Amino acid sequence: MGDRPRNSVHFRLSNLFIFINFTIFRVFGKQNVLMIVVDDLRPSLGCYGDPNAVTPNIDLLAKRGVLFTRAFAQQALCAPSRNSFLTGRRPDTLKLYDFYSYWRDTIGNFSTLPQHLKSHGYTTMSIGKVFHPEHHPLEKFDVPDNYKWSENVSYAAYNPWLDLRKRDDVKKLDLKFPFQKIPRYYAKLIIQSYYAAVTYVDDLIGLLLKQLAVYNIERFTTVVLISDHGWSLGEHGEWAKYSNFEVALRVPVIITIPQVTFDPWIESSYATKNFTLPQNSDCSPKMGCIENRYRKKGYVMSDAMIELVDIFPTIADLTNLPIPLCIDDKDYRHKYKSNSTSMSSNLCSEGVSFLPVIYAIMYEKIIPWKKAVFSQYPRPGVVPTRNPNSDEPRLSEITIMGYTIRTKEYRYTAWASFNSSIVKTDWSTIIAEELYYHKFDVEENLNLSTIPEFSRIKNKLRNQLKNGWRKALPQRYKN
Ligand SMILES: *[C@@H]1O[C@H](CO)[C@@H](O)[C@H](O)[C@H]1NC(C)=O
Ligand SMILES: *[C@@H]1O[C@H](CO)[C@@H](O)[C@H](O)[C@H]1NC(C)=O
Ligand SMILES: *[C@@H]1O[C@H](CO)[C@@H](O)[C@H](O)[C@H]1NC(C)=O
Ligand SMILES: *[C@@H]1O[C@H](CO)[C@@H](O)[C@H](O)[C@H]1NC(C)=O
Ligand SMILES: *[C@@H]1O[C@H](CO)[C@@H](O)[C@H](O)[C@H]1NC(C)=O
Ligand SMILES: [Ca+2]
Repeated sequence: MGDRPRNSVHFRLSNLFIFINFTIFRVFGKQNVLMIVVDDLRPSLGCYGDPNAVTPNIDLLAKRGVLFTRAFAQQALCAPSRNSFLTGRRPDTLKLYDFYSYWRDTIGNFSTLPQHLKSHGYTTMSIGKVFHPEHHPLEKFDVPDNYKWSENVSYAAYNPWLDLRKRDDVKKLDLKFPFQKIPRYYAKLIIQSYYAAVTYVDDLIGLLLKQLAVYNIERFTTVVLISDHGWSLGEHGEWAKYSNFEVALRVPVIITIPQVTFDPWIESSYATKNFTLPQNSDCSPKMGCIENRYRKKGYVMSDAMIELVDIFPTIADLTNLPIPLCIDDKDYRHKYKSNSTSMSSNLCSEGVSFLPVIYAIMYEKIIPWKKAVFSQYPRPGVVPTRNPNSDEPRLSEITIMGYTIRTKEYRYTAWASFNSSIVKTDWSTIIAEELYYHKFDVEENLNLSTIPEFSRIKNKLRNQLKNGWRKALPQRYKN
């Protein structure tokens, strides 16, 4: 597929360099874990209720597994996010917020997920610039309702999508920096291209999954599909990742486990399925439509709050090689009266296994889980700049760190002063705040941070954010 003539549109989205990074861990005996990491994929998927998506292969995978509707990246940038989930450490621990540093040299020689599982084969495939216009007529797309910057904004929240501006075609539009919207027609082309690339990746994933049937290993293979972060498609007038908004942080997480989430002896294999295109449903792509429902259209959905940092401990748990939670450095130093950090060599994680959520939901039970999840994004200054690149600042350029906490109902973000020479946040200097009430505002359009009625909840969330991820853990992980 994918070789149809492309005469109708000659816009190619090279920025959307989607690739699949798949790893088969053959752990012991007949147990395999196939991990599929799709670059830059937000949950624009049929199984997540997006009516514009054409993703029959991923949808079929989701039918055999559990789909997490509230899963978030630690930082909306490739390298920090990947390093975080592969080491099970958060960006503040790795002190890695950019593309340029390497944690093994500076912070600690941590074991990674593939190391831990002693992988036998690791293959990386890259694809991009691909179009499926036949499934995605331009008429079906429109720019999002909130294709604009909010009133009274702090510019710190925004990215000027510098990499998109580098393209020749976008350069020709001669947009004012940092804030001028891409013309609607072009914006629609970008959105169309994104969905087309997603469909292409879906095809590849279909081919990959069929191989499980060809090699007759479906019965022993757990499949984990994630993305490294989300993506803005015009929301808040933004493109790309580079922010603390929900659209940039929310990711798909789909896990299928033979004998647990599906019966491999009864359910037909990937090889024998014929796909039909999804019907338009009345479910809007906004997240609200799936909230609090764990079964919809044959999908088992969990709205437990999880983070990519949980992936390593979850796979470790699944393969009977569990890893413990990292010891709090403060406790460690107190206990051993030492300046050394506990983390530099320990095999441990700053996330937790969410396998209990999966087991529970297969018995139609919902267990209490994380109270909140945490992400962050750095900036060199309040106002977007080309130099330093405010989308991807180097560590030495960072002067502001935006921390964000997501609870079931709210997202609260604080942009605080940051000293890069000591890699430390100064919580006493908060430069800007944002508060969004997800119950009524899933698009994050209304910043409630100065509304008096919300000041109590805002203060509570600010404290929760400062107290950090340990305090938000499920009871069973607290000591
Ligand atoms: C990390 O540790 C491994 C062995 O555990 C070693 O081979 C490697 O050289 C170390 N890397 C660094 C940068 O210290
Ligand atoms: C923006 O600020 C102006 C005054 O600075 C105020 O009148 C207006 O209500 C504010 N709008 C929002 C959405 O907060
Ligand atoms: C949120 O609103 C407050 C108050 O109007 C303002 O100071 C802040 O800059 C706003 N933040 C964003 C990201 O718009
Ligand atoms: C799938 O489609 C092919 C070709 O149209 C057909 O021959 C086959 O019987 C179909 N298989 C199933 C399981 O419906
Ligand atoms: C950062 O911290 C160092 C060490 O405490 C201090 O000397 C320096 O002035 C700080 N820089 C800023 C910009 O506050
Ligand atoms: Ca990425």
